[in-house]
Amino acid sequence: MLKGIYPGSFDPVTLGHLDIIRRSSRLVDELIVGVLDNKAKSPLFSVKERVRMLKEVTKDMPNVKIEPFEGLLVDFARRSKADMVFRGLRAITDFEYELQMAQTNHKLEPEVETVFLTTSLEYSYLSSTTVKEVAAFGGDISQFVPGYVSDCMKEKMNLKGE
Ligand code: COD
Repeated sequence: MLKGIYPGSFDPVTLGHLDIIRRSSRLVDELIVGVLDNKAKSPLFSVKERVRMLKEVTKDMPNVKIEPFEGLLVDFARRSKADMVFRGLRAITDFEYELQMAQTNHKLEPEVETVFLTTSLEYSYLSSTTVKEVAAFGGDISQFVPGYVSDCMKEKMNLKGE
């Protein structure tokens, strides 16, 4: 049985992430989407909220599981008995960081391979950071994130504004 992990911050999950989830889930028997719980950072959404959004938007994908993780990705991969880690590449700007991360992870755990999927053209510009910026200034994010996430963003922005 082939198992993959797609790790990330997903703060929040975008249509670009969802495209990588769908495509990588077709390459393995089980895909675990690993949501980083980084206590040192203060994301817009808590890890619980990010997991809930991911569960909602992947509910039509039976071989996809959503799990939070802390600490090193390679330890999570080892615990999950994963064969590979999927990452998405949007542009050359992603490459340097992704290469460094893949090589560090390979040194730490040679059994786990990193597999890169290139972004679909229509999502190549999309990032969680720009989605948050557009939402913060009241812009329409419905073309960037699934409807459920758009609603969660609106709720979050209203709460922040209070
Ligand atoms: N199209 C295609 N791919 C995309 C798009 C898009 N529009 N948007 C994002 N992606 C890809 C990203 O390139 C990335 O591969 C993935 O989706 C997740 O993106 P993010 O931004 O949500 O997540 P990151 O990059 O912040 O995740 C980083 C990790 C959490 C994986 C990393 O920090 C980590 O593993 N941390 C644990 C500690 C550790 O092990 N460190 C050592 C590694 S060197």
